[in-house]
Amino acid sequence: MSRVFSGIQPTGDPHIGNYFGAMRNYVTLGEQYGKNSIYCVVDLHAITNPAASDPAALAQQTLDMAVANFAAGLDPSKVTFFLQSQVPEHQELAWIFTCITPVGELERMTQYKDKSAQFESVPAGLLMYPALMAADILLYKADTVPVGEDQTQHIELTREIARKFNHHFGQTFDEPKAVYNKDALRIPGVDGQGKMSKSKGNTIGILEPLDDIWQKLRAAPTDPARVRRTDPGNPHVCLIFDYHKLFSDLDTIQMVDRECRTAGIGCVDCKKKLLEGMTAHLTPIQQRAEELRADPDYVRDALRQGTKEARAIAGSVMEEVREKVGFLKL
Ligand code: AQP
Repeated sequence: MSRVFSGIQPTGDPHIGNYFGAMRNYVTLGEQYGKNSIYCVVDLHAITNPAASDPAALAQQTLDMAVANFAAGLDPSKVTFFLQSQVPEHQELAWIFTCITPVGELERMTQYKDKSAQFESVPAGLLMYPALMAADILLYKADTVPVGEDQTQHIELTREIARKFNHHFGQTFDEPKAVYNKDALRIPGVDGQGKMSKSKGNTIGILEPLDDIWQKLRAAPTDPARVRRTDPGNPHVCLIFDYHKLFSDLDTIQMVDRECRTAGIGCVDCKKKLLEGMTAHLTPIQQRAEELRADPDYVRDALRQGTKEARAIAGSVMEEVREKVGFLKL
């Protein structure tokens, strides 16, 4: 049985990196796989950085993340969409995986190295994050995992964990594969300082008011060699051009490419053109989100139903796992 799984952290409003890197693939794969496409808001992952997680905000952000995904095109009656913490089997399988994963494997994860550097005393959950992620995926025996490129190493480790489990306890899990949107592998942050990421505060939110988006675009860096309006620019070192490739039509992309190189268009006008594309793209999503926010019962009911569907699969896979590991069944 072929299945898709992916998760998204409720650590803030979803941004255009999440949207193009992952959420759009959720929708496309959802149309192909139906209920066998399984998505969840990974609230257990969201608390692995306690310094950044805010208990008062987490529940609301979790609900908002569901709203954003539904507004972006996921139909919860056609796919399986739920909250990670509502399915305790994730934690149970994560523990078993923790027991077969060497600490050294976890310590060499780039995300762990980056994040742990911010702590004097590193929370153990930050180290165990990839074991929980492996459990998220393998609990549904998913073979297809739509993610951004930043998750490549974690998917590789998931494959390794599946091999280890099979070796110790007998063939149980197939090795899942990551699926990327090749046009949005790693969307840069609006500060020009690497990957757009909720935790870095360098995002353009898909539900953010367009006036706020404009303020961010206005301040965004462009080709540093283009000092004066009359200097020709290089679109391929400009994040505004990266964003055009996501939001603008082909004619506009070709126009800004050509006119930037010849200084026919200035950076401000180029940014205004980008805002037009963003407005056309994001307005329907924002309107749909408004409608969903006005109907919280619909969102909560959808999540309850998704939890039931997820638990049905998770329960039977865990039964098999418990037996293979040798836990006594009474
Ligand atoms: N910039 C990005 N470009 C392409 N894909 C991205 N993803 C995240 N950022 C980009 C993909 O989105 C999915 C959800 O990831 P997440 O919730 O872990 O995203 P985040 O915005 O990176 O969240 P945080 O809370 O700020 O986490 P950290 O600090 O870990 O980056 C994933 O499939 C991800 O690949």
